[in-house]
Amino acid sequence: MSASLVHAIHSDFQQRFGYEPMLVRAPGRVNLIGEHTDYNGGFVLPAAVDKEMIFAVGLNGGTAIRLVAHDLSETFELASPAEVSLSDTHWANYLLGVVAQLQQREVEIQGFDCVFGGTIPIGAGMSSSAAVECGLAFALNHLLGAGLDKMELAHVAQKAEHTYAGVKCGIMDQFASLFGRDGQVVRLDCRSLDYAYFPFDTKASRIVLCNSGVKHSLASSAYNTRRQECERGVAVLQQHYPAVQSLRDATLEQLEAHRAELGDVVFRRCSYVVKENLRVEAACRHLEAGDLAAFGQEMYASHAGLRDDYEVSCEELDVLVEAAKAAPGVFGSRMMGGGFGGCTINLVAPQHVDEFIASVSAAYQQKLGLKLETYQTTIVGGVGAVPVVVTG
Ligand code: GAF
Repeated sequence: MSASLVHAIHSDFQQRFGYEPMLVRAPGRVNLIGEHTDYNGGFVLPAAVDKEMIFAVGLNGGTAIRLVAHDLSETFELASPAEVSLSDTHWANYLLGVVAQLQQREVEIQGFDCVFGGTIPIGAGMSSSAAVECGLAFALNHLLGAGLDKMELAHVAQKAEHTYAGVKCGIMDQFASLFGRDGQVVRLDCRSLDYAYFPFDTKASRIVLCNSGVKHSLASSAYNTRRQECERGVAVLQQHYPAVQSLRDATLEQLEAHRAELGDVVFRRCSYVVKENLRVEAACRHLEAGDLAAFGQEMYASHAGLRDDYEVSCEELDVLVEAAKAAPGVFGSRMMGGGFGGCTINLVAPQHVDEFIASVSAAYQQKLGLKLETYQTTIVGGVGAVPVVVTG
């Protein structure tokens, strides 16, 4: 955790509002494998990482809601919780969406102040939005004594994203931010919400993210379209196999048998999802066996599926994955998150990390003329309160 960031957010709050806030840290996430499976009732393997949002939040004793985006030096104010609705201020909507969701759950919102800022790169596919939602949900739950458990908070945050950010996301990002555990990845069954932690051995490999720097403006609409295509696939299969409630239940044989009826696009989207679920299960077995080479092969296959069948990759991400394949000490590489830009996630042998970064950066510059930003991430615990920093 960045002590200087905590200090900056804390002082900003005190200077503006003159009283002592609660401090909360909400991490971003990586996902080792299992992309676009969460909203299909499937499996994911994320972890919370050391890129984070820090919040200072306090009840102000009145009715006003005062929000401050520390990094942008922007403020947003409402006279009372009754005025909460979708706003024209993009960043405020992530917070207002959380308030609206708490209200829907009959939590009585009192006036509060919130200053937040962080180190999660925006649009890099590391879920800065989920961190923003989860951080405020956690703080308000605590300050208002609402008594929601972590899974309920994940649903509050997910619904905020649906209703106020317009992205019909699954539960992975909010779950990872809230349930992350130091040094461990977590396999989540997005249907039953059962989960299991797996130790991530940093002596054997490191997680390096390569940020393509591409932020696709159509990402949220394309994301929602993918979700609809999967739902269409389920609707077709259900006519033949009533037990299929989501793509989690479907098999490749069933898809093949109704290929013409599904149509080429829906067939490819659904095949990708069914295969990706199988890959997550295989990847977890490889992780338990300590077989990183086999794990990495699942990652490459995941990327190929996202590129060719799910069609959510882009040239920059493909170049980064190919460059990773050619670099020394790499177990696996693939695009991460919703797609159309953002980062690739790479598993790299610790002794080769520097060489890997140099090699992929050079290839990115040479092939596309672009400068690469990379992050060596550490797996950390999920959302939680942080002690107030005492300064001299
Ligand atoms: C985004 C969404 F928010 C997640 O729910 C998930 O679907 C992911 O894209 C793709 O796996 O991060």
